[in-house]
Amino acid sequence: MSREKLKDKASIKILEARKSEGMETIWDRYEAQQPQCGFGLLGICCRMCNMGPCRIDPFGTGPQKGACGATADTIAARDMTRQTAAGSASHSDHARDLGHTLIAIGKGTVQGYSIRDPYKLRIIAAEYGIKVENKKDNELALELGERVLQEFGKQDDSQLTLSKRAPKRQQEIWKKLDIFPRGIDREVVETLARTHEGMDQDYKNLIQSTMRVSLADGWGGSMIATEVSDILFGSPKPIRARANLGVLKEDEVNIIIHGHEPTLSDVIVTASQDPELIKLAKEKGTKGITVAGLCCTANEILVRRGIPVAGNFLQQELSILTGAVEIMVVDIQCVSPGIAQAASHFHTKVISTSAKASIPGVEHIDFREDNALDTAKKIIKIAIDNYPNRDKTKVIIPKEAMDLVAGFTAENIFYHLGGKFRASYKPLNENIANGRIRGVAGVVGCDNPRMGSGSSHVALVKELIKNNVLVVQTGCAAIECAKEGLLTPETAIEMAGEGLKEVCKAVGIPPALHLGSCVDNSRILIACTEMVKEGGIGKSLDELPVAGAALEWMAEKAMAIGWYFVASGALVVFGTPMRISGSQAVYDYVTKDMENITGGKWAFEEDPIKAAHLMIDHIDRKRKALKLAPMMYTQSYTVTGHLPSE
Ligand code: SF4
Ligand code: MSK
Repeated sequence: MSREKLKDKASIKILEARKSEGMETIWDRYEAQQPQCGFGLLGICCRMCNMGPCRIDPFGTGPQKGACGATADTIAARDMTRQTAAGSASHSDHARDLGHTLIAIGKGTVQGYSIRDPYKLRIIAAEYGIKVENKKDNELALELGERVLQEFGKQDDSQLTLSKRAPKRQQEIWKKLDIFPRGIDREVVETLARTHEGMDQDYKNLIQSTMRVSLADGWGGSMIATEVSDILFGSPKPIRARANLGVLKEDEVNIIIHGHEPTLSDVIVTASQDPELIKLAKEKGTKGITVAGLCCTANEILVRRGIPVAGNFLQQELSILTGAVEIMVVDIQCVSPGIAQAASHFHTKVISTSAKASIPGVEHIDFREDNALDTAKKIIKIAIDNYPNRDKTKVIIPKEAMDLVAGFTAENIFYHLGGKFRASYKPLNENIANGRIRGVAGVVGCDNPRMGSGSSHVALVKELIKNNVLVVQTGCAAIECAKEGLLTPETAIEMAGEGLKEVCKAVGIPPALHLGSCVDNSRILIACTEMVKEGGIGKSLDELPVAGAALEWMAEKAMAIGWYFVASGALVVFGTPMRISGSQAVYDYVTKDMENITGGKWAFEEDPIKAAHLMIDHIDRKRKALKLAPMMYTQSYTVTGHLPSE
């Protein structure tokens, strides 16, 4: 459990040093919570009304119903549904804000933003039915922004990205099951209404809502966030960078940007390159300014601008505990309250910027698009002015920082797999069909002290690639694998099985491809859809030899992601179950019966090697059903040891 499984050397170094100085971290607080409430873990505690809280006795000797009569099945399913709605709302509200930025660009009321991918602007605008000929970028931005925002309020129609992009068979299944989502806001509101006391009590009906609201996110909100981010900040291209706490510099002003929205981080990166500010930083005796990202903010600016990654979710406090960070600027999601306490030990200033995410004890600077660049410069100036307060005797910057390649997308995988002259998914599908590549696995999600503190992702990906499974990644899982060298073609290719190695060497890609942030899981949906369109390895998403995992899931957003993949026909493995184990009926329904409903299902497995083989077995069953060729190389390549960080 927790601390002992942490493998990242940089994190261990900081933790050990600061523990001896009495500084607390998330691992200490997690340990202090043990043993955690068994009713909560099993999902059989209900707080939905003021007759409760009620709990169901899991041993069958105590109460089997809440005061209102709710059973374990209702309580577990209702809570899971509500959590999934919260996760879907988080991604989708992020998308809404990006839509507003697009409109503001159209109206010319922004500072520091422009359309960086006018080509994609036209492609997406045309998809939304907007006439693009002879229109300027700002005109199209305004029209598309308004059109995108309409998706949120649709009452009966489905979202455009879903109805235009999802494979026909999936759409038929969703219609038959009555889970075809309408507008994002409608689905979130209706799901919350259904989970109110005295509303939906049938667990199957509740799970129907869970799937509907998650589909509204995956094929709607998250997909909109990805597309609009590409338009605004540029579509990613493969790019080299570095990851881990060693990207911080002893002799520079260190600024960390943390959260999820590229709107803030992108303009801070731009402002940090201002010659006046660099000059000012040098006048303070530094060599310049380093900006590094954390969590999905890191992924957003990594895949587009090659900005170094300081770390993932569990490294937010640790980055401050280096004593070398002048400011940490945060926006929304996955920002732990613990950072304020970590900062209190050092000169580090934490600055919140979103009205939706206020943190007690930290300075707030309201960040708005109309004065974004000025605000970003002001924030950087605060960091520069704070540098003289750094106590150099307290600084510990671990040397670990690993090279990586990131910036793959559903569109540019075409190019890399097919080469310049036959840019298509054909080479991928052919290599799956002929048995060089077994299939494709998504390894995504958070890092969690309950699990391996990130290490599960690394073990899982190593096992998958050595068994010739091509891996696609997003979120903090991608960052963890980057820190261990799995996103570097030069090192990771040697860890892949023979067939996958041949393909990766020929194409020049790592066997694990970094596709971006959490909302960019929508890129995986699109890539799978392209595989279906290309043909030969399944006529619908549920037939493809693919699987997904978020072993160290933590956020409710991960539940939304997992559910939209299950509803789209995929196997999804979480390391620890959602809070449903107290209801055998709900557990069996999502892990067994679901396969006959959507073609997808859930599995829960903490051991990353066993999880890898659950995924491999699932992929093999799909291969068998499709009558694909036997695997070309049956012997797995054996990976020895842990890849050393530099
Ligand atoms: Fe208890 Fe029912 Fe109220 Fe839940 S909704 S707290 S089970 S009375
Ligand atoms: S940041 S949701 S801890 S992946 Fe997207 Fe990481 Fe999970 Fe947050």
